[in-house]
Amino acid sequence: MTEMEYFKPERGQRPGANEDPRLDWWRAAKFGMFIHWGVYSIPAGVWKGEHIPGIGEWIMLRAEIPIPEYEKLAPQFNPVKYDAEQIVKLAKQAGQKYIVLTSKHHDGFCMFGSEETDYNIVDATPYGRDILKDLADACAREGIKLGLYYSQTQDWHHPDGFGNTWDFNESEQDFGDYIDNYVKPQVREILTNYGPICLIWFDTPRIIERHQSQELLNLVHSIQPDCLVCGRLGNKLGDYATAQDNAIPPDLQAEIDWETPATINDTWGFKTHDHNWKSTTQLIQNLVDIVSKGGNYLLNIGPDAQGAIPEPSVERLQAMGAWLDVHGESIYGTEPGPIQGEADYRTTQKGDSVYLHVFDWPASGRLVLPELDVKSTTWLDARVDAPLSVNCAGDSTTILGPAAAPNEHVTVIKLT
Ligand code: JFZ
Repeated sequence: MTEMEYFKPERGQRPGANEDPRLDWWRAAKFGMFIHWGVYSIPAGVWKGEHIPGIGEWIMLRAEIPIPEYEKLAPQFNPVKYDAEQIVKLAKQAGQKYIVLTSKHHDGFCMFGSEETDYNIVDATPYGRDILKDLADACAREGIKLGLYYSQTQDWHHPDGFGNTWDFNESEQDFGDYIDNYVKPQVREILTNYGPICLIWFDTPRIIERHQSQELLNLVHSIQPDCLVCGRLGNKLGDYATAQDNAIPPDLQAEIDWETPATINDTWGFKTHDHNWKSTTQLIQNLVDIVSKGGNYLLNIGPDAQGAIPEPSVERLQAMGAWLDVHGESIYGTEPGPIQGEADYRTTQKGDSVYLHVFDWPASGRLVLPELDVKSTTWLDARVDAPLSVNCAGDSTTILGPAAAPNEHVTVIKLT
């Protein structure tokens, strides 16, 4: 899959090629919460009365907003509804085992108290609190791992960062100086001041050179050896591969560790007018699909300018958590199952149990699978009391259940 190739690190292989125990927790976790939050949540997709197309956190580039104008957002940023504890509890309720917050996105605004620039939430806003510190403390209290997104190449505010062609002339920029004297000190800050960081999510490695990627990887591991680094560090370095946004590989990716970063609507950063929320069923089927192919699902929330989480996100995450409360055994700590490539169901496995996830329940109640040596079948949801039987004959295995789907989202049958 090309985009997987794009971010596929040389390492990050499955056991055998690279039995890196540092990824064991990540492989078992399967499901994380992405948080895209910054001053872009103030315009929220609208600039001078015009709806700006595209993802909300890119509004500065899409509208080519000059730095002096965009900087005026910071003194307006006062997210009094931000509640780190509530966010972490939502992640736990949803069944998300780790959180990844945007510490600095492409617009260059730092959502943490940095000594390298005053262009940060502590020094440049009336709010004046280090929201990353509050989140790190809440994660520690609630036992959830914390990771950080950091845009190491694109920085539309810094004179030597990449991507701002409307305020700067690239030929006059010194990207090497940006990496050495701004990025490296900030990476050191976020890995020193906020406790254990489970992963750094670098992004869009547009012009970064191999030695620069390597130096950043070495820096991360010199400060926190167990901190994972995603494949968007660039130059095929990093611990695991990252697919294109919202992209799910069409087939099993057995030889690498990989994830799909995804949105619940169509934007990462909050947009007032983006109401295209995926259904809970679609989100659960995406999770199952990804896990059945060996990946992790990093699903995003975009808090608004007040720090509140859009209610449609909350509802869907809580519904995903309710499904996982009953069916989590078929997701967490599993490996891809023996049956792959079927349209209406997916399989995962753990020990001698295979979990059959049925997406589109047949009205006949009859599921014909390729040959499997099945000793017994049970509904994973013990509340289901519908009839269930299995018949292994020749080269197929037939499961017979009720006409109506036992679960409104995804029905799971445990085969032993
Ligand atoms: C990047 C960011 O630009 C975006 O704002 C968001 O943070 C997302 C999670 O990551 O977007 C990308 C990066 C790479 C691809 C697509 C979108 N890609 O490789 O196709």
